[in-house]
Amino acid sequence: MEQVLFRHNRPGRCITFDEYRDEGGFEALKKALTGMSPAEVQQTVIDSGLRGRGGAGFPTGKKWSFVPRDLPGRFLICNCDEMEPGTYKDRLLLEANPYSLVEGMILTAYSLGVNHAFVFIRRGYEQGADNVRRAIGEVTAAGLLGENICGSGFSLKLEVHQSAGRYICGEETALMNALEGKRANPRAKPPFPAIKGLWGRPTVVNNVETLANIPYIIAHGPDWFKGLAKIPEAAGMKLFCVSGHVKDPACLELPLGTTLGEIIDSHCGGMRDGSSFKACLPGGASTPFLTPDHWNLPLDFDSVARAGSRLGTGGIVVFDQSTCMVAATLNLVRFYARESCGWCTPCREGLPYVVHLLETIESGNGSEEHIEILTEHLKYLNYAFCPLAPGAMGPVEGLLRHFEEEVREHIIKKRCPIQQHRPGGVYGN
Ligand code: L3W
Repeated sequence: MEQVLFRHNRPGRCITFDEYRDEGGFEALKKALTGMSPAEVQQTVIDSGLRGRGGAGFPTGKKWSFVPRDLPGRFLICNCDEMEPGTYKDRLLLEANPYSLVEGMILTAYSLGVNHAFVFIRRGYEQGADNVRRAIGEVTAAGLLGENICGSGFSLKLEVHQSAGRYICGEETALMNALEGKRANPRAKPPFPAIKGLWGRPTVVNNVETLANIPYIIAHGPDWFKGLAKIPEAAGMKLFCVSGHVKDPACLELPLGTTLGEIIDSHCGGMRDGSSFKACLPGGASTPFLTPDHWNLPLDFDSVARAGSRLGTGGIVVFDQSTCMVAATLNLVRFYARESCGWCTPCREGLPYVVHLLETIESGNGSEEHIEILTEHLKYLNYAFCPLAPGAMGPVEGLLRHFEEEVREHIIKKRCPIQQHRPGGVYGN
């Protein structure tokens, strides 16, 4: 199968600058800076149908088009604060090849007229940060980054910033506050960062995987990119990180529109021995569960949305029949309650209360009223200031939609009905 972002991968090590260049690296950069206008680069990305790979799936070229060209001092930020549970694609990408990201950022900055860009990297991604720093040095030494790149008159300064390390730093406005040295609270939107972002200037924030795709789109064209997907309404490949109860958990580069069943059976060796598929999170911990009814669902942004969930980051966490879905949901909401920045009341007070409700039900001490209050909180947590709390309620929404009977069984039997479930061991082992 054709690989795009993983095409340069070497077993157990990072590709070198020379290897990347010899395999066609930086050809797109030279092509654009010597023969395409910034507007042509943007139009190519719009035509490609590329959508953001960091969780929201917003059309990338459209986001770029919101940036006012008459305001100077624009910024570009790569969001590599990858902390969504079940998501580890950006880490693997940077550990294998930092050059596609660097080339993609130069192309994006050229298109946006940005002269200063940042890679915001999660604390703990030391290898990835080292790789990007080394790549920046090598690409600069080769005259492809810095002043007057390829004689085009375009200049770019690219810097790495390592996050202090909180989940909320991945929210784009909290990220910008962190980069400015402030407490990482989200800001109100609108104004969107494209209009008023870092230090009040127009700013584009894109995910690592999104930016790393840009060189290939410029090199091969929008029709090639669209044709990579399995279904006509999607475009491109996607990095799916599969974890949980499959035989061979892995991060795979597959066409958008590959079905859930195909990913598990053909690419992950199927379910582990003695296991049957019960549910999965399709795109990180903030996305509602999919169930066996979705086995043949093509995984692309629109199909997953039509099925009542979100493709999110493509971090697929698989659960088998030994999983108590109440306990699994509790585990996820505990994470978000801990990571709440505390700025707004619905999130700060609401998430610990949702944890309390789930703990009560899971321990066999719940009543019908607890289910009612839990359902009401799906509505209340939408009043939060940023997407963290509504995202945290994604699995709760899936729990109540698909597993209400299992929730109710906890109440009727006054204990967890899943025999294999061990207290404290959400994943059954
Ligand atoms: C200008 C408009 N710009 C939208 C821009 C906006 C942003 C992008 C998407 O959250 C989700 C979150 C996680 N003018 C615009 C506009 N934009 N309208 O488009 O915006 P939005 O608000 O839909 O999403 P977001 O705030 O970027 C991302 C979910 O993804 N997620 C993954 C999270 C992963 C991490 C991580 O690993 N660090 O955080 C998974 O599902 O819950 O809902 O750029 O400015 N009119």
